Amino acid sequence: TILYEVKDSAAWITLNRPEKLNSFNEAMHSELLKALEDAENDDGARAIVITGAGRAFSAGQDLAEVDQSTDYGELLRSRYNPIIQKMSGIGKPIIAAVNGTAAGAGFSLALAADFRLVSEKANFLNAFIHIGLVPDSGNTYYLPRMVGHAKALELMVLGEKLGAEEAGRLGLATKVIAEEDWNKQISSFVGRLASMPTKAIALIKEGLVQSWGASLAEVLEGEAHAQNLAGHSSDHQEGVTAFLEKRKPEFKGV
Ligand code: LHQ
Repeated sequence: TILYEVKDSAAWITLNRPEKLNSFNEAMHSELLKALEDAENDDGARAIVITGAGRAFSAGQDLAEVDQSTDYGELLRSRYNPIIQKMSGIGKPIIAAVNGTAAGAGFSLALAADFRLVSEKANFLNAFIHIGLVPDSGNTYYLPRMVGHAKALELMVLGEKLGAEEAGRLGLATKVIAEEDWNKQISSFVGRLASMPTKAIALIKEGLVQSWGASLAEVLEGEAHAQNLAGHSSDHQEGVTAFLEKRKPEFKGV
């Protein structure tokens, strides 16, 4: 249900149940978590891409796999939440290459990535309300932080499709990509991130999450701590040396 490949210094994870619009069943939950762990632990992967096979990114939970006897809370705690937590904790940039519809928990998965490269044919749909459910898998955390409370509530309650262009205007999409440019633009963006100072990116991810709910004094202390760590990285040395030598830095991610 998941394809996994490391190439060009990045881990490429493909949700692979195209006939079911890459909706999540139990195997896909556990294989996705495993793929994320593999990518986290592989020094050869300095960026992680998540995309979907076929015409969708992901339609969220496979609704044929749940029924009235399913404990939805437990399903979330045991299967979705560990994926969302893992994505936040991985010290490498995660790029959702949103090739098509991202609905329900598929939308949440895209939100939990650090960047969203969005095909012009793609759209986002908080589908939960249409089946009498509430947004889950971090949707309620990330969406208002990205688009503001009013827009988040509108998307959650009205459940209307959000097109790629509007996602771009709202800042949800890092880039909106034309179909003919898809592969080239994704590879080039991923390549760019994989050649950046990965340790600093890890510290930025961590610091941003911690800043929510922290005081100014706590944030200032967090920055000082993180800067000291970044300041002892080889990539920082290389960055300064390259600057003084007026050349492009070659970062190694250490
Ligand atoms: C599907 C699905 C699907 C199964 C398309 N499941 N088959 C957490 C905890 C506990 C419980 C519940 O959920 C959660 C988290 C969640 O994610 S809840 C939200 C679940 N997702 C949805 O409600 C979205 C349902 N899907 C749709 O609204 C549409 O399929 C979208 C808008 C995604 C795409 O529409 P179309 O492009 O018109 O495609 P389609 O509807 O014709 O779908 C194609 C096939 O995929 C079709 O099967 P078929 O055998 O007729 O070809 C669908 O039944 C199947 N499919 N989503 N989530």
